[in-house]
Amino acid sequence: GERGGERGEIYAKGASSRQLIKAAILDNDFLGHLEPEQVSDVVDFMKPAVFPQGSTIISEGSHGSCVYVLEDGKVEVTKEGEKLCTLGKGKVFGELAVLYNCTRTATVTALTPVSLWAIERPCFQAVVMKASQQRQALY
Ligand code: PCG
Repeated sequence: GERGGERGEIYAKGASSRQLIKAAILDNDFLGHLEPEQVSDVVDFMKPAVFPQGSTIISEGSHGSCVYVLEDGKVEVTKEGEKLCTLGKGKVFGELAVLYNCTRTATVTALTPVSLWAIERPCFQAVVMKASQQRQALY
C-alpha cells in the first residue's frame, strides 16, 4: 500500500469494500458517532485478514487489540460458553476492548471461512485523537 504516515499503511480497497466498511461503522452503536473524516481514515487504514472455519478470532479475557469488520462469512459470539449471537457480512466486532481499554468481553469464532478488515488499536486511537486535537485547535 501507499505510505500512510505515522499511523501506518493505507491499504488499497475497492469501492464496494469501502462502502461496506463505512456502513458497518455507521451502523455500530459505539462507532456510529465518529465524524465523516474519522470514518474515512478508519476505512483507509483497515487491512485484510482471513480466518479458517472453526478458528477463534477473539478470545474472551485476552488483550487483543484489533477492531474488525466482517467482509464475508459468519461468526458466533459466546460469553462464558453461552451463545450470544451470530454476526454476518457488514458487522463490526472487537470494538469494545479497543474503545474501553479492557480485555475482550466475549469469544468470537468463525462459523465459516471468514474474510475481515482489521485496524489495530494504536492506529484506531491515532485516527480518533487526531480529529479531536484538530477540533480543539479550532475553538
Ligand atoms: P470485544 O473487543 O469485547 O471482543 C468481543 C466482541 O464481541 C465485543 O468486543 C463485541 O464487538 C462483540 N459482541 C457482539 N455481540 C456481543 C454481546 O452481546 N456482548 C458482548 N460482550 N460482545 C458482543
